[in-house]
Amino acid sequence: MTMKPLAALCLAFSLWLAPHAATAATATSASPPAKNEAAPVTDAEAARLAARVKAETRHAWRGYWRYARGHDDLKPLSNAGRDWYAQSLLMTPVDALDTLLLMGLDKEAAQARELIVSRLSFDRDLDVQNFEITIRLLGGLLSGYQLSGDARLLELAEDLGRRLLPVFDSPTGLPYTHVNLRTGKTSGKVSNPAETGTLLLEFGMLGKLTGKPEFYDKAKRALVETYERRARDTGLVGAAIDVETGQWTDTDAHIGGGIDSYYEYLYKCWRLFGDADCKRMWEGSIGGVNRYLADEVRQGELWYGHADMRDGRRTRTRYGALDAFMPALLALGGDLERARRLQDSGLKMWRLHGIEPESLDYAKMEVLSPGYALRPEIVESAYYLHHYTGDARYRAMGREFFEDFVRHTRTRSGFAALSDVRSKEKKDSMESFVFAETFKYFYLLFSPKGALDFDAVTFNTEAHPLRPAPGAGNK
Ligand code: DMJ
Repeated sequence: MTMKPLAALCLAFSLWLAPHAATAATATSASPPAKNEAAPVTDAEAARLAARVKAETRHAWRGYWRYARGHDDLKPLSNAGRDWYAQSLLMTPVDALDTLLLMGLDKEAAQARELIVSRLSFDRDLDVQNFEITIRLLGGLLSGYQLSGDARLLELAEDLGRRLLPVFDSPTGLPYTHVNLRTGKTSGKVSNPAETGTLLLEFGMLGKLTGKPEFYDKAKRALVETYERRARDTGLVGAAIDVETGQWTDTDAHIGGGIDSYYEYLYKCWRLFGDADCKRMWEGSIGGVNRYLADEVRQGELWYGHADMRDGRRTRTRYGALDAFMPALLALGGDLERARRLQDSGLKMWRLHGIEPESLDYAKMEVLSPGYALRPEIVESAYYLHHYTGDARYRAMGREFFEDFVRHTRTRSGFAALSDVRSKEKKDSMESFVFAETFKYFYLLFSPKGALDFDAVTFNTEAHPLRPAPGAGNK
């Protein structure tokens, strides 16, 4: 393995944690307070909220450790472990590690790291979903490595990356959805842009850190091949694509699950790697998204709905918890006006039942999918907007999200998804992204800027912060 000298990595931690003048928020014209806007969060209250987030993260970790140690997830109602496949791949410890490190939960971080390095093996006869394994495990191992300097995490990441590589061996270069970790046998030829286009941050970073460009090049080709199949008239991509023929099998265009992070990575691979092709693809896409998917209802409420990718014809007025990442991406891309307006709509979605549903019809304000999977996206957007605008209302929003989150989902051992936001009935599920994302974004929203240097990192779609590999150079 070609590795950069450890010293050159600087163990990243001290660099990331240094307060950074360049990140000082730029105040822009604040939007008018909503009628029932809560009192602003003072710095002292923000510090107390950050401490509470840390305490709740510790609570969830202790539940996992006591009842589900060694399994992928905790079942927070029955207090038992759950695995995605026949054997555990330690989803929760890997997803949680960087959050525990960032929060200074040293004992818990040491527990997670020890479990990973002593127990995690990818030499398993398991057909795994490339996308989920990449964003959670590959992303988590890489950020864990960059934060801790523990070379064993990079070794695990390289072993995993190598076992995932066969997914790209399709006639088009678009990845199959599944691969057997031991045999390399691939399956799943109908995929979607999120699964074909949300790989470059992780594989690219692995390529930079190991000095093996094959990782970067294959994931980049998958992203480019997805982009090249956008509709010429609208620039939009659809909901399902056959990776062997390259033909769309579903032309429904939107920014929700199955497409969402494709757009995110077009921008972020430019941000992280300085890859000019990514910038070009982002610029060739965001205009169509704003033109055909953005929608206005009532008095100028901004939402993003569904349209047919071929002609941009509106098909559905549907928005949900996953779509709520979009204000963060708009803010990152410099469009604070749309970002603010869309986040205000997200707040309306949240307030409809005191916690957001998986999806709703925003024209009728009716719930379409009533569950709440403890998703982070709306918190992520509050964090980005607070970072870029310095507007205190985003911390007030975050406080409201956090209080509701704890009130409705906390259990004796952790936090439980809701099967219905109207009744608040709980479900025996606590996905690992609660650690990787939901708690991390709450914590960063309430923490002083020095907690993490936003400008020095790019979050993968699972909120694993990645920073440019020293000396790797840009494409
Ligand atoms: C996460 O696994 C990632 O954020 C992904 O991009 C979408 N969904 C979940 C969290 O909601």
